Amino acid sequence: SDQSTRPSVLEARSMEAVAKYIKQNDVKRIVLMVGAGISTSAGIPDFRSPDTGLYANLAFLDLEEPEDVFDIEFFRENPKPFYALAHELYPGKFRPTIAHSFIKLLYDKGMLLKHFTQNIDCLERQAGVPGEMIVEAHGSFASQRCIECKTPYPDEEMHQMVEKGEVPRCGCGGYVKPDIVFFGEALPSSFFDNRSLPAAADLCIVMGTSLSVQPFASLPSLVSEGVPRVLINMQRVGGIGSRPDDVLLLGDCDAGVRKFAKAMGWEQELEALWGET
Ligand code: CNA
Repeated sequence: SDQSTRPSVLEARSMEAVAKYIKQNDVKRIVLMVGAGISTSAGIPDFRSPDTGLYANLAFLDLEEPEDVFDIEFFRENPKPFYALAHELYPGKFRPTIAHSFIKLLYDKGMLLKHFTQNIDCLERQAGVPGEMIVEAHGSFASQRCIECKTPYPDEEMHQMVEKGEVPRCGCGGYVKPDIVFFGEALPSSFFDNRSLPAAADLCIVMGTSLSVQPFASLPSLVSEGVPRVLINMQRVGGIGSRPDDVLLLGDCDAGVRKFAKAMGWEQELEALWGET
């Protein structure tokens, strides 16, 4: 299999070899690409995990297609299912996972070039990663506006409406939507502005994503050949493993980052950092 291809820059396809590579090459331009799987242990369901994922549990929203809840045309007709879900997922109810603290640790060590996230839960920020280090490729709940006239809507009122499970409306009558990217909408300019960074990375870490939503899913392919890519995920995704310097840590994200930290000698530091959040 391709797993037997001889690595070019690593001694072996192992976390220990990655740790050695990091130390010997003074790695400090790490690019991360993450998704909902880094937040599931915080209690936020992902989309696509069988049984536990949102798509398997959307019956209560009474939808024909689970994707409709994030579809802009559907929202314009009926925003209620989205707000029922927003009521469940609204930021402020969840604590960052140790995988989020791992990202903060990389930042503290001056090793983080950029963190690309598909998540809308703001848990990276909550773990202490500065906003300018994060590309929220699918937006977030941090701001909101009218879908018709685009007028911003106040945070405090938004908070109250979501708590009550009501749909906020603009003065013009249009529905208000958080600035999260729905199917059928463009990604924020920050995604395109930072798209050249994966090619400048000296290490890539992909965590907790099925890599099934484009254009985000193509980011790992932009990493240069000869730069190791580490996948920390329940299963193999996005063809990672096909390059000679790809390393797979299959299993849950929290165990994966602990394994990473252990190989670097950062175990206690990571646990302490997480303990403080
Ligand atoms: P997804 O398609 O649901 O995939 C999640 C991936 O993570 C799958 O491959 C799972 O096997 C894997 N996974 C789940 N739990 C773990 C775990 N504990 N350890 C390791 N791997 C795990 O989600 P994606 O993020 O790939 O899909 C992109 C969508 C999902 C984005 O548009 C997000 O906005 C959206 N989403 C975000 C959140 C959030 O912000 N927390 C929650 C649900 C969905």
